[in-house]
Amino acid sequence: MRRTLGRRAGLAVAAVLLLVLAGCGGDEPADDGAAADAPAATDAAATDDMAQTEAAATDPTATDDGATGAAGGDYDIVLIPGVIGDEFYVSMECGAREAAEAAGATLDVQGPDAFDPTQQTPVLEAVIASQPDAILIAPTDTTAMQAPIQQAVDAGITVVLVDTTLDDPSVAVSAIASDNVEGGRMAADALGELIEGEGSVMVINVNPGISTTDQRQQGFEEGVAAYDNLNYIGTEFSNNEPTRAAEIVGATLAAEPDLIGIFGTNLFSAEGAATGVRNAGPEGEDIRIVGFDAGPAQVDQLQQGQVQALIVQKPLDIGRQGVEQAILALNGEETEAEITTDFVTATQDNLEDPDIAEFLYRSSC
Ligand code: T6T
Repeated sequence: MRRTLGRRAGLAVAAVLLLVLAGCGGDEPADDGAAADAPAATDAAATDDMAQTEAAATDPTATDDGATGAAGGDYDIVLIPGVIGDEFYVSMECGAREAAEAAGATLDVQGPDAFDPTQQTPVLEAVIASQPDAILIAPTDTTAMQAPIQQAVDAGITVVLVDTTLDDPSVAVSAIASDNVEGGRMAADALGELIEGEGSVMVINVNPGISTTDQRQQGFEEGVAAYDNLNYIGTEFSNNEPTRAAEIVGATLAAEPDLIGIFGTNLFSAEGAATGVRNAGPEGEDIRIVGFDAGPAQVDQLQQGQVQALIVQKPLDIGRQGVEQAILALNGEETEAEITTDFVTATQDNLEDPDIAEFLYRSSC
């Protein structure tokens, strides 16, 4: 309340100052634009819509509905992550919040409790009903989320895809993601080096139909194919559950005692893989793990030597750029259809380097 009164008083003072300055304008003509604007600012200061008032008083490009040129006006933007509580998406939210705040837009976050299109769809429908200006969404399935996202577009809402994408991403004004095929190749190289290019390796993935993790698997498969003495024994799916990933490791080790390397394609699969290897005791002690992502528990595992390398994405950048693209579109400006972000590889040795540490994921903003 105090803040509102302060703003209102500040605007009234600013308006009076503008009038006084216009009055003592020296060489300036008496009908100068500043003088003409001042009464409008004063009038607007008397209305209840303080956000709009502030925009009109401080931004010469402000329009009647409060939209503010290159800035974010009072746009309402909603971020719908693939799942709530995943530190990759929390970090993305932090980047999105920074960009929204810088532009004067509001950002709300609503997401499903599991990485599952049947749970994400009703969340999206409720968000559409609330009629935000823009939605940033990480679709949990390339096909199943196509029609629900089309509904948002049909309702006049600007859509930006962040992280994951769709079979037809052209419904969105922009799609921002890591180069996931390249990330999978980087994982293959890191693992190949750790095991000196020899032995049996496997992938623990999330579920088929997720663009990001499908592409990481593809990149990994392409990468291991370059090693003559690597035996790729295939991919199993964790359903994004660390306990399932741990069980997969136990069962695979029982059937394939030569297993020497594992690639976990996302935060939960990689974290669970490390737990599975730890649970295997001496039988698992030669196994090397390369994971995707860098949640706090994964960083702990790296520090403790349970995981040897992490391919770290830049979710803050994805969130930040997602909001920027949404605002460009809302302001009628050109957007970039596709934006690709890169990675860093974290190991026990470089974890403390500022160039690596700055990209480790956050559990709150
Ligand atoms: O790896 C990220 C994200 O890129 C992927 O699409 C789903 O899993 C994560 O959110 C990590 O859990």
